[in-house]
Amino acid sequence: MITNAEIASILSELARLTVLEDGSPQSFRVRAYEKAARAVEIHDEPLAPLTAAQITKVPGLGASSAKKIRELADTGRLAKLDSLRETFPPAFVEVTRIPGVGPKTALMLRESLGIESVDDLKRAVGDQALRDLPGLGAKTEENIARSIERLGIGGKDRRTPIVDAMRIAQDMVAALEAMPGVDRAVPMGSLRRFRETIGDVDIIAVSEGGSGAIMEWFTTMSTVTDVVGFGAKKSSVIVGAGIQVDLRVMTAAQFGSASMYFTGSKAHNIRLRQLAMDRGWILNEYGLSDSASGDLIASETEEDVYAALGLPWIPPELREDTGEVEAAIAGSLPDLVDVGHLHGDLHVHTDLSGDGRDSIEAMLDAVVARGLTYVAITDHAEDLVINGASRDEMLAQRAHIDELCVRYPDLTVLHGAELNIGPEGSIDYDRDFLAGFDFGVASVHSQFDLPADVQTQRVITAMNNPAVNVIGHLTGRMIGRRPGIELDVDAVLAAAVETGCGIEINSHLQRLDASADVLRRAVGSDVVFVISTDAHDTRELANSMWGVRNARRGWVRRDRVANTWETAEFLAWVASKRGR
Ligand code: DGT
Ligand code: CA
Ligand code: CA
Ligand code: ZN
Repeated sequence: MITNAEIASILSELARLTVLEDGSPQSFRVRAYEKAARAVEIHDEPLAPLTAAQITKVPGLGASSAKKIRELADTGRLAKLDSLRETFPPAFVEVTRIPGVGPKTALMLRESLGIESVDDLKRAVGDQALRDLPGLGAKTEENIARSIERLGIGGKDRRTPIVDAMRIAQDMVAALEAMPGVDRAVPMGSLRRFRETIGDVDIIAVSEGGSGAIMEWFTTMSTVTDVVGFGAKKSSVIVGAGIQVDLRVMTAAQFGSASMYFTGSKAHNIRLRQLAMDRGWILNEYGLSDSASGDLIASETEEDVYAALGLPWIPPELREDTGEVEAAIAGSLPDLVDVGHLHGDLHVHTDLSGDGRDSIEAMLDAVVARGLTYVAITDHAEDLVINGASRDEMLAQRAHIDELCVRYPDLTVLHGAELNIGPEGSIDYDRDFLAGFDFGVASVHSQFDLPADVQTQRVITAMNNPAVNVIGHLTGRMIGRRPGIELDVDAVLAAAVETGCGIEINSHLQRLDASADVLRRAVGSDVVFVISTDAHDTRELANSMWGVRNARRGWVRRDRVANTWETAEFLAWVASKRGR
């Protein structure tokens, strides 16, 4: 039976490909498919057993969605999607990910120059074939060339942004775990290590009852466009967006050594294998064993295998052979942060922001439900076109929060704003008005293409402003889609220490900004970080788990994260910056 997650993912793919068919991400059909996907995703009861008439009663689903869902449930396929997949294969869809190349431009390039992939486009740019096309010109051609370069997309080693890979893996894990005979399913490889781009998705399913039925189901899911390998131990498929998924089925007795092996990284595995060899042992996916006798030493849990090698368990986010093995041997692995350590969220939007979707009451209820004890409400400030709030709206919100506070006795609510950093580092409003806020996040939302020295100065100027407690999403990048501003990272980190300004670890999977690389550069310094969700609705408050994992990947120590501090200590930190 097709799961809701699978249906939602099919409808999302339908929306993405319809953008190309309609030449616009805003067409009526695109919006309808997106809305339907979301409605299916949040619906708790399985839709597959329902009749079309029953499906139309589900909030957000109409007759046309119901028909598609029935077709999917009955046949396992969607004819409309199959034909779109044929017209717009993944290599072509990837062209539209390049900033400056929207669906219309991509279709025009296909029509006029036969461009079917990023590689084709690269070649055309090299031949200066774009500059004479209507509406493009030499400047656009240069920008496209630069984007391809900086995003590192195209070619054989094409990688998928983690946000897309994570969604596919989560849907698949949920569906696998719903299968009879599957005890659990866990993502492995670069996804478990939380790399920001993913080559292919690796999943292990644990089962004692053999793999036949599992592999059969896996290779015939409706999201599958190609089966590239079928076997009892391992099968590989290509799903909609052109991503490969490898599934391995194991027994529980082998799970520890198998998950270590398939989590990698390869470099980390090689180091561990060497440690095993030094002791006269062999380490592989089946276990740690004695090379002479063949006796099994450990295999059931990762902890067992690491312990047998004389090591503490090493968190997957660190397994890149960039010092974690040495640190484990020396007993100096960093004390990393967990979601349970977080006491507050410091970047939260309400429907006062043009792009916010839930009321302040709904957001505060959800914050309390997550067990947090402080929160900063940070709607967009006035300089942000369309989405920003005026002074009067901000004052009204502040009065509203003062009224609401009695309803939330165990929650400290800070009235903040997400300020916009102008090209010279100035921010919204004026000094007096800014002093009325309890908290300020300042972010770059415009002018992404200024030279690195200008951007660096821009951010440092904002850090020096007493109204700014934290710099939001440091570079403004969207992984795989927009490169973000160029910065002298070491200068910015030094200024953060100097000014007492915090740096946000933005939890949106498409952002993860500051990046793990930047975070790692701050190890050993006194930079203070905050892990914030930048939630635009209540569901996005759960994204803090991604911010946490990015912090772990960046070796950020728990005590460096201000929102792991108790309320009093946290408030003192906020006040000292605003008093400067
Ligand atoms: P990716 O897919 O490029 O984002 O990166 P990974 O790390 O997921 O790489 P993948 O999918 O090729 O392999 C998954 C894991 O399997 C990898 O992290 C470590 C393990 N592995 C694969 N091939 C080898 C190998 O030749 N030697 C060792 N020691 N481990 C391997
Ligand atoms: Ca992989
Ligand atoms: Ca793989
Ligand atoms: Zn925001």
